[in-house]
Amino acid sequence: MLADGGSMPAHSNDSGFLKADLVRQFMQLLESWKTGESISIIVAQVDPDGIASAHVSKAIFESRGIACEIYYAGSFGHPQNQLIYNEWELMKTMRPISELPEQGPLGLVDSSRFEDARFGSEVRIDPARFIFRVDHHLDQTTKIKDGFDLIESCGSATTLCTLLARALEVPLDKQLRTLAAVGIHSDTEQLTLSITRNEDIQSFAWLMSEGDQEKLEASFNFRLPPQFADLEREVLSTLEMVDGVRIAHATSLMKEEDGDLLSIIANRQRRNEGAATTVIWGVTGGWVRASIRSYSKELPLTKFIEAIFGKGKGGAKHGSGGARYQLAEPHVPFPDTAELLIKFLSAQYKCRIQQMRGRGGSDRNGKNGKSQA
Ligand SMILES: [Mn+2]
Repeated sequence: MLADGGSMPAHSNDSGFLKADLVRQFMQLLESWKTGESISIIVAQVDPDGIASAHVSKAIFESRGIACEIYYAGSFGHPQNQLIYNEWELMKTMRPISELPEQGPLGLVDSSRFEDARFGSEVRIDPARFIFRVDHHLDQTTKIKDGFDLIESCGSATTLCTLLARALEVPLDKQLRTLAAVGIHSDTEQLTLSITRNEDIQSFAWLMSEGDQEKLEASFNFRLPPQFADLEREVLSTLEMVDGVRIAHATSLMKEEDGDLLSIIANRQRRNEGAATTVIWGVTGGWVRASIRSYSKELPLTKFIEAIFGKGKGGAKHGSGGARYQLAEPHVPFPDTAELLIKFLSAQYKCRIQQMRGRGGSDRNGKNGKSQA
């Protein structure tokens, strides 16, 4: 917390998330900034915490006269993200990652991975360009040598960005404070998840002391689009149990922006007794999308997701995860071949679950050949 009226803002907070050393290091980074050079901040996955942490970071850089643009991977298909996009006019501040400049320093928020399948195969990013990272996922990853790297386990990346903004006494206006509060509330499920730390609660309270309460409420009262009910019915018609895992998928090719609706279906399935883990997936254009939920305490969820969808293709935290990867170009389906591809993938993922659970007898080199597809 800030010392009242103190001239040295680099005061560490209670739990030491943001050590004075780290703040000093960040100030040095800002002071040594090349005049005229801008920073591009990447959001690997569009969600309220990613959006909010990027915007708080942008405010921090801009407060020091450094131009900052935000680039996002994925899309604004989830109705809550759409609402935030319209309410905060994000068309003015966020651009698709395909427009990322080929040079210049980069920042990454709400993700730790410099190489991330979610960026898409057309986007090649040299990891050495990253000089700023703030995340609350404890993925095994290489550290940034020259730059600012803040990774702490807590409820949201926005909390860490808010602590940084406060330490540097960066003013956050009412709109931005409310956006940040939405980010924290969303990632912590209204500050209820067990990963919620005192810093999340304190930051939320500080933000909303000058936030827009009505807008906060509206941000969580989003409506589901008309196509949702049909999609949910279609997906649930395929629901089956594979070695204790509930798995279901969209049987037809989905629109890119509807891919985010899978997470809502997964959320609605997560409480079911009888299978601790649920996998909901679909194909949107050239991408496979999946949402995974689990209340199992034993299952290493990121490993499980990678075992089904491939290494580096997805991840999870605290029982909630996703996968997103691009199909190789020759496999991108036509309307006429989508059904076959989806059937193949369905059989494939089931085999991979069985294999992971140690029950798949088949060998992909055909040695045993007793495929269970
Ligand atoms: Mn997050």
